[in-house]
Amino acid sequence: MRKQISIIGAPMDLGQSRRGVDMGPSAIRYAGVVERLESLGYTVEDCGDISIGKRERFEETSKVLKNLKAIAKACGELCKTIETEVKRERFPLVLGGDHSIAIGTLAGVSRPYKNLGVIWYDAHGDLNTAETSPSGNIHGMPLAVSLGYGDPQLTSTGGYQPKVKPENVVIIGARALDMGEREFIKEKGIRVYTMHEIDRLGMTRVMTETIEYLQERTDGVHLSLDLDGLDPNEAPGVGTPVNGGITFRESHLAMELLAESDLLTSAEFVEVNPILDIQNKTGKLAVDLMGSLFGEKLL
Ligand code: EXY
Ligand code: MN
Ligand code: MN
Ligand code: MN
Repeated sequence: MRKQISIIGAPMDLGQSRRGVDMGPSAIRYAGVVERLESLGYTVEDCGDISIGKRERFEETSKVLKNLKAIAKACGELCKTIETEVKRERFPLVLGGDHSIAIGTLAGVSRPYKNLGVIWYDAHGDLNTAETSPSGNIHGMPLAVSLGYGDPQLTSTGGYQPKVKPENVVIIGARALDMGEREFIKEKGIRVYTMHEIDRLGMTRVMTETIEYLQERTDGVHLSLDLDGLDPNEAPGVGTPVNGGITFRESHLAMELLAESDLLTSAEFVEVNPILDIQNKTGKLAVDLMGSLFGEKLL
């Protein structure tokens, strides 16, 4: 892993309807992300937040896709900011914000790679389009958009598409998939470890298989970690909690195995909502997981 990390905040809340997730980057900073990574020997630069603007200021441009124009604009800005950091040969670590920011993150990190791998750690598939979405919320769509499916205002972010190929994606932790998403997964042959596989195989095997699979076929790997992938008992500060999730111990182990593999080239932690949280438990959890991801050891 690169020893220089650039932290970029994306205080996005337009991809869903609950208030408060725009404070996610602050909550993660308050939980000590910079100090934690510095203590592990990294040089950390906090680039601050990209600008999102207020939801009231934007007119609806699409009936189906809520806040489409504003999200497309913010993701374009996030993409540019990340590209600058990638050119400086720094490891981009993006703090969300709702998961719609992944449209900008993937646009920003993917260009130099022929086969970028993506680990999508999430209770959800985020594979909806306007046609399949039950909500119109764009945070349920970023993986589909990055695969090239969705509104052109979103898929064209960064001026190229797709950002990732279906065979280079691994979804981990899924337990709330819409009908359209299930069909999409089957049709595209996307590799998914649902909670069933995690229970049955154990996290060690799930991660070992994921790492081997991506090592064989990709030239860089992005981790998109949605805190709602974890169980809401341990990560209560999320807008779309789903019971029966991944535990803290399993997630900690997953991060350690990723650290050992030295596979990652970028990462993002999203959906931390301090208003729904209990004393920043979820923000602190995100920083604990980052500690493991960046190589923290007990001995
Ligand atoms: N599948 C549902 C929808 O599209 O509305 C819920 C999506 C929640 C997405 C969260 C962020 O991962
Ligand atoms: Mn998500
Ligand atoms: Mn989710
Ligand atoms: Mn451990």
